[in-house]
Amino acid sequence: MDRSNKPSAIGLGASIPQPTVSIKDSTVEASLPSGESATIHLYGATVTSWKAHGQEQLFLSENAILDGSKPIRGGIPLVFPVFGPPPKDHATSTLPQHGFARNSKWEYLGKSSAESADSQSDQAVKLDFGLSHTMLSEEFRKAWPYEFGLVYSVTLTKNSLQTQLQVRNEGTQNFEFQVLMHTYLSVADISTIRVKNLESKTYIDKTRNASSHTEASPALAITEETDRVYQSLDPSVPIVVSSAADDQPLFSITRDALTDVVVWNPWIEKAKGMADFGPDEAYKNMICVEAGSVSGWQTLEAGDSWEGGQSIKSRL
Ligand code: TA6
Repeated sequence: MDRSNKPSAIGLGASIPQPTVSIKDSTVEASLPSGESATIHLYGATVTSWKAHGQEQLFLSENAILDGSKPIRGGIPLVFPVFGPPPKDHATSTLPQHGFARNSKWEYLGKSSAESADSQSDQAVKLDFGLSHTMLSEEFRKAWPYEFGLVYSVTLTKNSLQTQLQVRNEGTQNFEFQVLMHTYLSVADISTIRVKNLESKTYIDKTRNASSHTEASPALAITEETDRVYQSLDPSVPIVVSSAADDQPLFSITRDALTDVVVWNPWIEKAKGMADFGPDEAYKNMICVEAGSVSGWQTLEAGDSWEGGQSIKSRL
């Protein structure tokens, strides 16, 4: 065959823009050709930015400490192996509030193929981060002497941000854990949003001595300090943050194996009381909707593993 006239094969793969991943200091940033991006600090494997539709979707305090000296105030801090102040009579009792995952240095394990349904196209990138017992500080290892491995995956797609945690028990003793993804969502004005699909659900109200209540509202307005643990929700039913004016969904959060959802806003006084929360008025620009398994304890037997996660869609 005379190949002189045959057009040279065009490396199609080379012509289609690809997702990019860059590592700078202690952060990893992923970007999609369509403009979405995510930034993850190795400290706590904390997602500190998720940009979509041309704007930042997560709240990050202007006073957030990013040097590893304390958990990052904003983005998606990871809570493990205990949620809240640890119980006195428990293996986690001497850990700090919300455990050690969010205030330990993780390692970047690399980019892997994205598996979720809407990430089949190239318009998706999955970043993996690891933390194991050998990487913990002496203080944390003494406080919680179990052999474990965590792999935290952050998947950026054109339409969503997904965070998934795998917990492995690499030792010979069973251990109990709680887990929660402490997501700070950015909103223009807290008075203009509602939180939906909580109606008739049981919640523990931490602003009322952890008393138990049933949610009466189909669209929860945030008008004061709010700190509620909604329990035993169907993880496939999205929690929706919507605009009060036109009921347009701003965020939709579905979960996998995480049946509790915490709704938190510190409001005026608590916001002022947190040195790393700024500016004071910023309580108006955030709502925490936190997917977790925190009402009881997951028991992980020696050699077993557990997985759970969330998928957040924005401006649907
Ligand atoms: O998720 C809600 C909550 O447990 C609140 O009670 C409040 O303590 C918030 O977490 C922030 O906790 P932190 O330890 O990050 O200041």
